[in-house]
Amino acid sequence: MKFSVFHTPELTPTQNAADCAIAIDVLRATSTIATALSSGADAVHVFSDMDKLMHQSEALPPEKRLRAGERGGSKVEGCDLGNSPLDCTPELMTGRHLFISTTNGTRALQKIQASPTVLAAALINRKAVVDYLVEHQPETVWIVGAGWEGSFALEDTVCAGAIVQSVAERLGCSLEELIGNDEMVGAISLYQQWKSNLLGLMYHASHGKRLLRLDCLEDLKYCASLDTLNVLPIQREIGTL
Ligand code: 3SL
Repeated sequence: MKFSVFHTPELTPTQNAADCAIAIDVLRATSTIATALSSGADAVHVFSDMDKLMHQSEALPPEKRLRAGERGGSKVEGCDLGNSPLDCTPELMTGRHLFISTTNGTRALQKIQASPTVLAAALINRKAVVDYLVEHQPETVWIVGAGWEGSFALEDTVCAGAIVQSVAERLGCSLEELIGNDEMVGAISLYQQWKSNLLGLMYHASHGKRLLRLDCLEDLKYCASLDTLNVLPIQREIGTL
């Protein structure tokens, strides 16, 4: 396996998709998607366009669907939910389809949707993603950070490092064997530096600060915890996990 990290969807190559592509938006889209599926959602449908989301979700009756929309960290008017994973309770999610559109995370997923295998990873479901990688050992793996409007995000990068560090430990191989680009080296170093204080890293991250201004400390704490959910969001058809 060779892992390459791309910090934003914009920096991700459009040609030669990897055997496996992983989208990461720790704050908060992939944390929310993992939580929704772990709480019993039947499926998560991902959209970058809010109008399309509204239109396509009409196909299901209101008791079978939930609409989640986030722009600039806040809930989009007319949606049932914003993008807080803490809202994805079993009471709300069980047996329903979640239709979601967020500023950056859903764009990252859409950027890689042509790969044969598409996963959504966050710190909370890191182990489930690593289990999949260790079992299937795809030759090339791209890890795509959602970033924020085209810029690097610390929390997505640290999660990429956490995944690859764990793969190396599980396979008993050197990190060198797994590294596909310089960004991957940076991601591993970042994880090694912050692994015992992931919440502390969130306080340094610009999007962590933005969410704190929006009063989302509990979300930050939840998203900073490692290996708490055993769920693997995997694309079943384009745009649906
Ligand atoms: O950018 C995104 O996709 C979101 O995850 C941002 S937020 O955490 O909901 O503000």
